[in-house]
Amino acid sequence: MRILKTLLISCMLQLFILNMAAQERVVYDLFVNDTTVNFTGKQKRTLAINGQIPAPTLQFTEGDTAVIHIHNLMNEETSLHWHGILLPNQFDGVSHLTSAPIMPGTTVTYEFPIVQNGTYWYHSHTGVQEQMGLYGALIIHKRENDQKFRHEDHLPEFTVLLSDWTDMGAGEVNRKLHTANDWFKIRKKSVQSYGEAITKGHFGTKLKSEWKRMDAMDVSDVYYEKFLANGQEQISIPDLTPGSRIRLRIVNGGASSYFWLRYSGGRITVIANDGMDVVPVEVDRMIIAVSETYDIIVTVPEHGSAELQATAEDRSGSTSVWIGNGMKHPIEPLPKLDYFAGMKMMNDMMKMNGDITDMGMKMELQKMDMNEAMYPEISSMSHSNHSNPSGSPDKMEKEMSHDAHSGHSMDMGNDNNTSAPVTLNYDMLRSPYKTTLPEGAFRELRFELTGNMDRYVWTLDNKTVSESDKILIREGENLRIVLYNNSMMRHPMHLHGHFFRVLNSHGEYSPLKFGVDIMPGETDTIEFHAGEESRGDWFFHCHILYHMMSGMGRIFSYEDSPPNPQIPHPEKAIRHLYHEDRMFYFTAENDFLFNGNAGSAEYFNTRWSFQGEWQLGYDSDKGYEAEIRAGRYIGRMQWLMPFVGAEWKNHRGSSTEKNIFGQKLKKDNRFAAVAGIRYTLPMRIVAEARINSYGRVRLQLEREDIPLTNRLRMNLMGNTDKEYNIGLNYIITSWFGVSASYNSEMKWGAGVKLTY
Ligand SMILES: [Cu+2]
Repeated sequence: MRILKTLLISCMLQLFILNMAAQERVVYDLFVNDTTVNFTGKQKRTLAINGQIPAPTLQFTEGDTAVIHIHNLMNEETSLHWHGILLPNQFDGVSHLTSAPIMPGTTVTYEFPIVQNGTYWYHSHTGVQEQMGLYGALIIHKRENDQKFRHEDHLPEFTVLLSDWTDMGAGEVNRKLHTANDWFKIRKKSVQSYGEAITKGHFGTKLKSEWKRMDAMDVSDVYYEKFLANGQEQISIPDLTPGSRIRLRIVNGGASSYFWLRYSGGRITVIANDGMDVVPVEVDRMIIAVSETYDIIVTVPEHGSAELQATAEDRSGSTSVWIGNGMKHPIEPLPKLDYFAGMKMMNDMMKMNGDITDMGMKMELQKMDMNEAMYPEISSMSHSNHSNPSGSPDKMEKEMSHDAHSGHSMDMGNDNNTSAPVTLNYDMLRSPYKTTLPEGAFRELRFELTGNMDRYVWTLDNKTVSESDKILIREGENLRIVLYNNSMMRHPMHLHGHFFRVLNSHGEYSPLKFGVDIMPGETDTIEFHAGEESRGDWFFHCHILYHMMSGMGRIFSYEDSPPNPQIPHPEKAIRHLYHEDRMFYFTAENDFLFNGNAGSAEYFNTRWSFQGEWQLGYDSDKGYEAEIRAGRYIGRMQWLMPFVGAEWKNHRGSSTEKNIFGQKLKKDNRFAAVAGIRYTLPMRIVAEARINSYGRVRLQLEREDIPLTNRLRMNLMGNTDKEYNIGLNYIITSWFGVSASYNSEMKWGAGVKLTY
């Protein structure tokens, strides 16, 4: 038995397992520890399982019993979640919800029967550990005597786990996303400044976008230094027979990256999605959402090696799998996104109140990729009947009917090279067998996917996990969930412990999935059966790690579930989960100028904000002032913030100043309490009205961070106390820049700016 164990742990003998070890107890030992890696030329501390990123691929055969010993060698708690695996609730591995956290220095054993087959993965469900390297593939083979065994299941196969790597610590990435700092956009060259807009003839587009209070068009939030396939930038699959077919099990283990998959050696045949077989369908390219898995078949080239390229959706990088031996036949790289075309389209979709409109079309199932307007390789085909969607409704309708057409002709085997590439969408996925739910009462729930880019708050129905109650479900009922994405980002929504049907045109043969990616403006419907075997609490959340951390999810809770031995004090435990979206973040900036010091700091969470601001002239007649305020952001878009606070002013010899209402202002060493409201107006101008304890009213308009160029920002401020400020700053690194300003109190200044 010990020998068998050793053999099993090495992943080399998968064929042996396939033939001999069905219905075995398959044992793995996983050691979670911190380590150092070097993906970019810099040594970085991170986390790994058995010393490797990704973690070892776990291989099982349906019918086996999985026995997994997890040894936590770190000095922080951890967890492992088996993504897409049907198992008893207590082994689902969501710390403090379904499973006890795995404490430092301890070993836990998860033992559960393997009741399914397909391509899955596993990852930490604690904080941002997933981004740091705690993820691996989990493959379950069919039994040879399975009625659903297909000839594709005999093909040689290879697992490809895609992921994203950032040299910046994942915790810092999370903080930075919340600080309205556009450092990631600078790195990705996606700032979409006024300067760039003017040179590209899009000044009006930029103005309209800012009028609608949008920052910049983007398809992803985080800047990644590297994208990885099985932990490397480039891998090759050796020893393949030229001309033969190979099955690739593709897992997107990226924390927040979607990948385009394209192959230089011919078309891609999709045979399974999210672990479930689908009727084979041929495509030229496909996007794989965060957390999804696809099984595809490609042909090994007769000569040389062909490139399967996984390109990040924002096209900031890619990783490649080389198939075959010898001379490389690379695929043409995808051109940079045309962000202003996307901005123009989003201008039309965005209403003044921040709602996304579908412009009267039924947008669903990724059938019309709204981002297509940004793809130069598609718009360059506008000479054919495939027009470039410019964002106007009639053009988009044309676009949609074209897509429907190409989806249809694809089934016929369209090899017309001049037409747009056939792109996979969820309507092309058909289950080989009926997926209708068992008899039972249907209950419909609706969720709006909501969010706020500027403050990086992501929610369902404008409520975070901690702000909402658990959703009770009854054993035996069927749930139908309608999801409408009313935000500017796409969201891959993942349900633990269940497969759901994604309703599409295949009706009874709609595909089964464990995650559904929903694009801005789309509405998709999923349904699942609440079975007895699934009793317990299950997390339903956006699988973009930083969206989940900000609270984009819900907990489905079976009524009358038996107590979970892993969670002896559920009420107490759940507070740990709630803590994630209640977390406070700190940010600050400070100008060290030759005439004084000016800066601000904010300590904030989803709804609350504590702010401080100071302006201290070195020369005493230039004055000192400082204030603190506490406020609460109101509404889905968080444009409104009432606040209270206190201010201190000390401007010597300024006792004769008056505001524009003619009221005398006392500024000589005076303390005052203040109360007011701030509201973000079109053009992203923050209007503020306040009253102080001397009864003085002040109205102010302020616009910060106007992007003049990629790195040059302008700030403007003026108020009814006849104070004003105009400032420029040039961003050099994420924390360092230079600035210059003219201020009614401090006059001319220049110096350096530090940002945290
Ligand atoms: Cu999301």
